[in-house]
Amino acid sequence: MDTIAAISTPPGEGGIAVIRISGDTSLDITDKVFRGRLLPSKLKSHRVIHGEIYDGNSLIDEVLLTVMRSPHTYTGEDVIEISCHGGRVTANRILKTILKEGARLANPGEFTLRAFLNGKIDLIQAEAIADIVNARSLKVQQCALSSLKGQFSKRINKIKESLERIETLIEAFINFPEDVVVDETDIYVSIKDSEVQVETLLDGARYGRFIRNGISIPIVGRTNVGKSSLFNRIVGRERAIVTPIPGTTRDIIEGTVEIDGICMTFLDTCGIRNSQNEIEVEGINRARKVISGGDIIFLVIDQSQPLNEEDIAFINLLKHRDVIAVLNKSDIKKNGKYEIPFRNVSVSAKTGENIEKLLDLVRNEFSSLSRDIFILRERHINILNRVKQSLEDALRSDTIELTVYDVKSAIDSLKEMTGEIRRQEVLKSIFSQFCIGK
Ligand SMILES: Nc1nc2c(ncn2[C@@H]2O[C@H](COP(=O)(O)OP(=O)(O)OP(=O)(O)O)[C@@H](O)[C@H]2O)c(=O)[nH]1
Ligand SMILES: [Mg+2]
Repeated sequence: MDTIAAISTPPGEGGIAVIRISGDTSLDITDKVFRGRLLPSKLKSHRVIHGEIYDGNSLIDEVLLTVMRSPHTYTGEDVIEISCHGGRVTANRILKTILKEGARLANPGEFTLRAFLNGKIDLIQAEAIADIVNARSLKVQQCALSSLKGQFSKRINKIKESLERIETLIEAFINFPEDVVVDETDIYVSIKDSEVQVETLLDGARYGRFIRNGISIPIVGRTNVGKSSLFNRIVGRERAIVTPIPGTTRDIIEGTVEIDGICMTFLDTCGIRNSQNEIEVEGINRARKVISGGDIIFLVIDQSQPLNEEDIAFINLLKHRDVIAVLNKSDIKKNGKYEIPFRNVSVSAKTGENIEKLLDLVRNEFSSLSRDIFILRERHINILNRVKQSLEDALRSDTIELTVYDVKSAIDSLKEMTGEIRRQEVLKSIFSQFCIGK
């Protein structure tokens, strides 16, 4: 393959920048532009050398150059990394010189694409690399790292291998019915077992989605119950305006906090009520939208007052949602009985009483996130659903020939997942999402 090069560090000022080169002629190219005690091509693998990069006779920068020889490199090819001074000018000049000497500018994700094509990683691991780069919370980084280390691929391959055993067995039986004894119950049990494993992975997907995208928690309730006060208390900054005047909040304010490694975005909404005011009506419409996109909803109720019609309207609206009722203003006298069909906790946004307890309820919901939760992409979920369907069909087939046909299509889907079966359009869509230099 031709030699590619790119700046792997983000644009802007920084201590150092790294230019990465990969391909058959990486060493020849760097020999031409590097001056130091030794030529890069004379260096052993995984060694670093200090020297200078020149464009013809003009000095560009003083650098450290790392030589990594095929096959034990990221891409599987000869890879050179040049660490130069940070900032865009130096790195760009070095890159230009390298391109002039015969390298080609790498496409987004092309280094990782080569790692995949050269068998260094499978497709799931390549996706995990993108997830690590894009991780916005500790949990995402950890989950993606576990996929990169092959944990998710191992699970997929285990299911695939067990199905391949069934396939071989059935085919042997079809071809040599006199010589091969097949216990149909055994086959049924094995297929069923694979189906359960696929379902377990799909169940975990819900949590994986939370980990990856974070959790959205709209704070809703009628006007003046203390939504903005609660929001400020949790997000820890006086961001939302609090006043005793009902209808203070007109627009949605977002604040993100990382709790136990998961990004939680709280949204302060305006109280929904029948309003004639145009701005408020728009705010109310937005609040409804936010509610529909919420994962957990905080319904704030002012416990110093009896439930009124508006509170009840909220309770009815949220009946089928994952709601925590926040009985606010616990610092003043309770005034009424609350029969609320949701888990609830009594807090004071004013004094901070029980706010931790409220957050514990949210934490508990995610403490069941076991360590082997994987971040499933849409692609994975679609494929797993296809596998599940094929296995269900296999279990329902009337003839052994049909069973083996369905088992085979489940195997093919699993191979597509890891990239053992390659589809150009899939590769294109995965790698185009990478940044240049990765
Ligand atoms: N005593 C007491 N007062 C509170 C508490 N939380 C909020 N308040 C008061 O209740 C009033 C309304 O508070 P906000 O936080 O603006 O209420 P809101 O639900 O955001 O109101 P809108 O934006 O108008 O819908 C203010 O005067 C707050 O000081 C609390 O825990 N205890
Ligand atoms: Mg408010």
